[in-house]
Amino acid sequence: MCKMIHWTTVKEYKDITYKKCEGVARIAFNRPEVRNAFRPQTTSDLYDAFHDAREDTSIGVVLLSAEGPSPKDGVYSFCSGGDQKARGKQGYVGEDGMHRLNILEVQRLIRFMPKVVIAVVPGWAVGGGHSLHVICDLTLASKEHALFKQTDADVTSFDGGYGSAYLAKMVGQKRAREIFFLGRSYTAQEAYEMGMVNAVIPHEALEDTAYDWAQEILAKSPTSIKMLKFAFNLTDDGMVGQQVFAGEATRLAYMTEEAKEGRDAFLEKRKPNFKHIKWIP
Ligand code: S0N
Repeated sequence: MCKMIHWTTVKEYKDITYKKCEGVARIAFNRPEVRNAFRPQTTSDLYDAFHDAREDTSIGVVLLSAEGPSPKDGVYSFCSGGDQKARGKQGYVGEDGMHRLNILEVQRLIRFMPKVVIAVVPGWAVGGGHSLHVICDLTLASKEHALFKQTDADVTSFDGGYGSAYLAKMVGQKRAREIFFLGRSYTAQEAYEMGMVNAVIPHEALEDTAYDWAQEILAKSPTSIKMLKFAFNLTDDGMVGQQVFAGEATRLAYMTEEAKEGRDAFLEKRKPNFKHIKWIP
């Protein structure tokens, strides 16, 4: 168990914190006074940080966590979804006056990044915040404080994509429909029993445990982890899933002798000679 984690702040943001340590990136919501609701500023901060983690070849695992508790009442939260105060007629309104639903772009970045993303849930995971934990590869939840709830049908701001359909793959159709149609709160233990949480962790040990899980993953072969993530995604992601998986297969093919021959033949303006390449069964 690693107990001394020396996080280095990567960049200062308005609505999130972003740190790195030994192959692990930690991106955390930082609006605990509104249960870490996201506004366009938050989603743009998240997108920027996730993009950086995606591009950084020293990073293999990203923890999506949250700062807290709330300075107002001491309540912990992961994320309470779209900020209802920033909600306009066509989406969430940022400082530029534009209506956006750019949390979906963050969802896609998490889904398609060739690294493992772990949701670290210290408290409320609600609405679009619930959807974010669903889309992460793994979820670890605070035994004492994590609560899972879908309010989408209360506020007419619903995730008909991964947040619901992919959730149903995880917990089953009946359970997923119950979660969305009744909008009840579920503890970490109940969420674990349903199959949408990987482990229930004592609150004080949550962050350290997430870091330890990350280090365990980092000891594995990066190509295997990447290909497995895309293989797990493939059947649910249709042609895009095939495109992402196939792109990585092409990259592996580039590393073969025949790829070198194909490229060189073109550049040397001659016919490629693959005669010496074996048709491996
Ligand atoms: C989280 C809840 C259950 C916590 O209840 P609790 O502990 O009683 O706290 P409150 O007193 O209610 O809240 C404390 C303070 O925090 C503010 N606040 C909480 N949540 C939000 C929020 N989402 N937006 C703005 N403010 C929030 C409270 O107002 C309060 O502030 P003060 O002290 O000043 O009064 C409870 O708070 C709750 O139910 N919150 C609302 C949850 C919700 O309905 N979220 C939106 C659900 N929908 C989405 O998120 C969809 C978003 C989306 O972008 C999307 C759209 C299309 C497709 C996909 C998606 C996607 O999901 O990504």
